[in-house]
Amino acid sequence: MSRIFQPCLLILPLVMLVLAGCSVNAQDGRRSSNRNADNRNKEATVQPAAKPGIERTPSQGPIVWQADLETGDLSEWRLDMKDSIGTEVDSGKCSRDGTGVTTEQAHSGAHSMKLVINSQKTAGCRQFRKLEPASGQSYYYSAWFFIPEHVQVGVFWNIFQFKSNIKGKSGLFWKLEVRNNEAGDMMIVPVWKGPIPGPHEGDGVDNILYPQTKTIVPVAKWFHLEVFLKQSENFDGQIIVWQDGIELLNMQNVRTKYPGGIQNWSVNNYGNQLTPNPTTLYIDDVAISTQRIGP
Ligand SMILES: [Ca+2]
Repeated sequence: MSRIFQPCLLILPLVMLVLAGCSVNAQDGRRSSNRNADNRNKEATVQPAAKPGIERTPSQGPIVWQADLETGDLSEWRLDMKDSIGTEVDSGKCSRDGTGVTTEQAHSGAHSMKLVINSQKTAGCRQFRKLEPASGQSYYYSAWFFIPEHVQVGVFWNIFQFKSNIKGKSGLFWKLEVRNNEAGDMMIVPVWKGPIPGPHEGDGVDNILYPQTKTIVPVAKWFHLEVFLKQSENFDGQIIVWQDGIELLNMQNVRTKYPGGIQNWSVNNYGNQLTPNPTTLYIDDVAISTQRIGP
């Protein structure tokens, strides 16, 4: 009997050592890739991500994560994540039918994500992708949106946001709102919503809108939003916003997160007092990349 068990006793510690080594290396690799990310990214270009992309084609550029919803569910949002906590963050009267994915509209393939809110009171369907922004690296964040009918915004309508977490606290720093101009057209308005002073050094705590007149949001037609974010807990970050390839905002020397905090990102149907009510928003072909994708 002892001859049978002796090899097992020798092999078992080796297996445990190998397993432990793999785990530590994987974690350290991710952490080490995060250090000095801002220093490496002096302009709106970035180094390739430490982790290879899920799928890459030359026309799409170096995509590090994407969701085309063609799985028929929201599983792409959880790729490489240890758990799904914080991926769907819904509040108030947010409705997601079944899997959260529909064939009613699609930018690619047959599926898109469908988010519906009843905004008589503040309501939000928020879809977070946290893994890549948590690395601290600079990325381009993009998605296609489809608003099936004209919407009049009563209080606010947030469809794209960068938040920051620290010690159990979550704060909204930058967001893209839909608002109406004087003619009633829907427009994308970048907003600094920092819960701490900013966005520039010397600024106080304020809610600052950056309205633009370059382009409107189309009705019942897919449109593309892309944002470059160089993260900064101080005042050396950068944010660039494009709609359908048109630059709406380009600000340098800005803050994007809490000092010592983690950045995260979501696309949303999150608003208050929208007409018609309920309000439907479709989202498809969402991506995080190290180069600008464009529409
Ligand atoms: Ca699709």
